[in-house]
Order: sequence, then C-alpha cells, then structure tokens
Amino acid sequence: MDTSPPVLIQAMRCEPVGRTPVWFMRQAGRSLPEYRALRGGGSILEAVADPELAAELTLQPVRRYGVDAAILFSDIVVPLVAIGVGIEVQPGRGPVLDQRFSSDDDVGRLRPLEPESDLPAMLDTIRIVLHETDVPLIGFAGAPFTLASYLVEGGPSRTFALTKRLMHAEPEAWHRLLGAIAQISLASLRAQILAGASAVQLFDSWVGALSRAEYEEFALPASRTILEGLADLAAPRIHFGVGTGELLAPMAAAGADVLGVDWRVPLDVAAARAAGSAPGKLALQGNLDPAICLAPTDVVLEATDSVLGAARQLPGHVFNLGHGVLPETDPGVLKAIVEHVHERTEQQ
Ligand code: 1CP
Repeated sequence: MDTSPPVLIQAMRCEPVGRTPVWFMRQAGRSLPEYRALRGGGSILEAVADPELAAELTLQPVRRYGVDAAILFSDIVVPLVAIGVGIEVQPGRGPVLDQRFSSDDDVGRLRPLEPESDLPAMLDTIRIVLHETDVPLIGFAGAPFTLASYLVEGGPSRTFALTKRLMHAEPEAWHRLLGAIAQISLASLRAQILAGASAVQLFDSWVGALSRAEYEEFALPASRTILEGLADLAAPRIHFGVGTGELLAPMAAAGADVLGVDWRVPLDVAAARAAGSAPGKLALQGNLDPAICLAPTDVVLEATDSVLGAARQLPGHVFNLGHGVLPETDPGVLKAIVEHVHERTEQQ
C-alpha cells in the first residue's frame, strides 16, 4: 500500500513530487451545469446548512476536473452568521449586513465561536466528504482584514473607504475588531482540521487595497495570530490575497507554508519578493489569470505553460488560478488545464 502523503501535501511541504498538483479557487460553482442543477435558486447559506448537499457540491469538481484537492463548499461569512451576525449572501452581489459595524461598541456583537455547536453542518460536511473521496480536502476561512471589510462596509466595496476610516481614526477599535475576528477564524480552521481537512487556506481577498505600511500595522498581526495558532497541527497553511504584489514579503513572514499569488506577478518574481521573509521553505500557489480561461484552449494552455515555466525553480508549486473561476468559464477548459499540468510535470 502506498502510504506517501497526497501530492498536494508533498508540494505544500516542498517535498519532491511525482507531478505538480492542481486545484482551482471557486472550482465549485456556476460554471458547472451539475452545480446549477443541484443548487437551484436557494441561498448559499441554505446550501451550506445541508451537509449532504454541501458535500455533493464539494465533490462535483473533483469528479469533473480530476483536480488534486477538494475545497469545502462554504463561504467566509459562515462562522460570522453562526454566531448571530445578520448577514445575507445575495446572489450576484455577495455578503450584505442588516446593520453594519461602525464603532467600538459593535465589536461586542462578535462572541467567541464554539465550532462543535455553532458549525455542526460544516463539520458534518467534512466528515461526509472524507468518507466519499481520497482526494485531500482543503478547509478555509476569511482573513481578519477581508472579513472586517464586509462588517464595516456592510457589503462588497470597491474603495474600502469606511474600513480605512475606522482603521486610521479609531485604531484601538480596529485592532479589537480584528483580534475578535482572528479568534473566530482560528477556531473555525482548527475545527476543520480536527474534523479531517488536510490543508487550509486563509483568504485575504481584498487586502491588496492596503499599502505595505498599512498592511504591516493593521492586517498582518491578526493574520499571523491565525496562521501561528495552527502551527501545532500537521495541516499545511496557504495564505492568499489579490493585488498583493507590494505585500508578498510581509505576507510570506506571516507564518504560512504556502503563499498564494494572483496573476499580476509571475511566480519567479513573487519568489524573489518573498525570499528571506519566510522562516523556512515557502511553496507558492498560482497563478493563471482566470480571465485567460475564457480564451480558446490553445491560448489557455500556452499561458499555463508560462506559469509552469515561471514555477520551475520553486521548492514547491501548487498550480491554481490567480483568483476564483469566473462563472462563464467552460468546464472543458479547466479539465484541459488539469490534464496539461499533470502531463507536463510528470516525473519519469
Ligand atoms: O448563491 C451563490 O451561489 C452565490 C455565490 C457564492 C458561492 C458559490 C458566494 C457568495 N460564495 C460561494 C462559495 C464560496 N465562497 C466558496 C466555495 C468553495 C469553492 O472554492 O469552490 C469559497 C472558497 C468562498 C470564499 C469567499 N467568499 C471569498 C474568498 C474567495 C475569493 O473569491 O476571493 C470571498 C471574498 C467571499 C465573499 C463572497 N461570497 C459570495 C460572493 C459573491 C462573495 C464576493 C463578494 C465581493 O465581491 O465582495
């Protein structure tokens, strides 16, 4: 019996791999006809509250694409909803609060998360997925900055003006807010790993809105609390954000095993920017532009080769897109990428 860890975990630990592992952020979703058929018109929060359904939505892309990882079907706001924050996830828009956070008093609306009683459906989903597949499951949580941005803006934002106002005008309230969110995301990730997730990803999707100095003062400490709070568990940790070209060095120092890179910075350049910041070896994840996946397949596979070329000297590489799959993506293109990456990187 082969007892070596899955190729995803080997790559994340910078160990030798038989081939480069591949998965896609937002691989479950509207680009899959079987997803649309199963989801129907209900809210995503209803879907994640149904473990059988959430497990099936987690497994659909594994079957269709032959990816090297499943990612839990959930959302970054699920733990906040579980502790009673009034959030609706509106189709086509995203998370919207019934009452946004505007002052220090609002931090009191965040009580500690008790995963076994607050997130039973999420933990049951993980257990069902493990029973159904040998492919490793990635759990995830929102990073404090990105979650705080939804709480403070009251919904998706382009400027993050209210978030930055709070950060600069009331730094103590800001740090209390981020500290409370960090404990919630940490508790959720620990529970996901203990339930069987093989790796986790901390999504700081919108942190690219910050300057490096702002990142180091206002976002990094709470993200580090989460990543270092998982250090005693065996599951490798991925740290990802969008528009983070200027933040790669401090992000690499936050305590993750893998740094997720968006499509704007080639992976060899990203590695040079991160060099010397991480305490040990750092694997990179990424970074094909999701919009390129809308082009003809030969163009997509050429772009895939450029990503593989830029990753050639890395100690560890997990192939992914630079952000989530766009809904209009042809599933056949994603399947072709998986096969191509596997073929091109297969060790003789
Ligand atoms: O009803 C629906 O179908 C709404 C669409 C949808 C889906 C399918 C949302 C609303 N969330 C999800 C699932 C989801 N969310 C997953 C599923 C697992 C997979 O990858 O296949 C994951 C990993 C997330 C994480 C998530 N939610 C992030 C981080 C990842 C990223 O894309 O940067 C963020 C920022 C969110 C918030 C969110 N939830 C939904 C939307 C449309 C958004 C973004 C809104 C915005 O622009 O601010």
